[in-house]
Amino acid sequence: MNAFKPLVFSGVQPTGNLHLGNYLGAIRKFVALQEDNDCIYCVVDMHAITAQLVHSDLKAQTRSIAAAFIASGIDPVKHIVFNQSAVPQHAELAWVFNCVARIGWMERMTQFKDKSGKNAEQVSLGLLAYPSLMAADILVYRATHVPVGDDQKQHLELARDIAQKFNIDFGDHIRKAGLGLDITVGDEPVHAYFPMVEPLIGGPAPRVMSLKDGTKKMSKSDPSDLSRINLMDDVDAISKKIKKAKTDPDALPSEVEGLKGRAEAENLVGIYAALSDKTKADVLAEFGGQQFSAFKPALVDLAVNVLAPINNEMRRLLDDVSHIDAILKDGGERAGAIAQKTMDEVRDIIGFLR
Ligand code: AQP
Repeated sequence: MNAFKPLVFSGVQPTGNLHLGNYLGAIRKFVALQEDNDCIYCVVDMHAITAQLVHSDLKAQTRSIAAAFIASGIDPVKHIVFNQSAVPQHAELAWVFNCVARIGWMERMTQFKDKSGKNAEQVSLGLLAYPSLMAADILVYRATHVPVGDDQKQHLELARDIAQKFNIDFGDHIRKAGLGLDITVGDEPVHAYFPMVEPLIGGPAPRVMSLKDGTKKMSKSDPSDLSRINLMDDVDAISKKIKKAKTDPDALPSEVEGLKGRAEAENLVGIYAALSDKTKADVLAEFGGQQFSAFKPALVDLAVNVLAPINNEMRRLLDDVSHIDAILKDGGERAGAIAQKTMDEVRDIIGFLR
């Protein structure tokens, strides 16, 4: 049970070109959710310096993500769009969460293991603490629902663990301050200041895979540009990348079970399904028995139809950066007001003088 007022929060890092995985796994869900919910969408620029400290143009990347949000259909007037570093309360709450979370929790994160590789002693402390800042991003608004791609599931479980530990450790203080709500977590009644966030993961492409290797996630930081379709790719680039995408020699199966063990085929069918708002079964009912030489051109047409309007609108928006900056500034002020109220209450709960 979650008695907190529903509020959607999510973020995207300005670490490179946005790709189809970011769009299908996250941004498209952001757009759908704004119909029935209050939403806060953030360009998480402080996360961008965890893996790589110096960026040649972080400001341009930040504006580009904001432009992608708006070009995809997010309404920055009804909802809130801003960049994380404009609201310092994220960092303030992250410090508290660094003291709530345990180092072992962070070291177990698969994204940390993947990104640090054999070099765990040498990566930044920020990379290890990334999930703590992510928990603060969400919980500084006491948001209840977080649309993300499948790769972020483990970080959201950690955000729940942090919220749970804070609620239990400070239970008496939360009550004494006259704050919090009675909720049940599992079967346990808890007096909670922070909600148990619910991840919103799903659809036919919760994890879009690389076009060059169906076992690897499509990623901004993959050195091969052919591995991903970028939101800013033109028609020629989209067509070339899909035509060069790795496949196998067999025809498409007629049933979803036939995709088992065929990672690249499954990925392309999932992308087609997500882009056309169909299920994989629908797509195979249409293309089962056909070769990739017939399927790929249909996928090119579909991808171009969906992405070209976003691409055009992003270019138009990026021609006037002062407009994007004004949207981010306004969003930052509105987000900051909510975050400050939470931090005032957190200070009271912990016992910091203010
Ligand atoms: N391949 C993907 N399939 C589905 N969803 C994805 N997301 C990322 N890749 C895929 C979702 O996009 C949102 C924003 O991601 P992010 O940029 O904040 O961080 P990330 O998950 O680390 O994305 P990348 O592209 O892999 O970036 P780099 O290479 O910089 O690490 C999230 O909701 C994410 O789940």
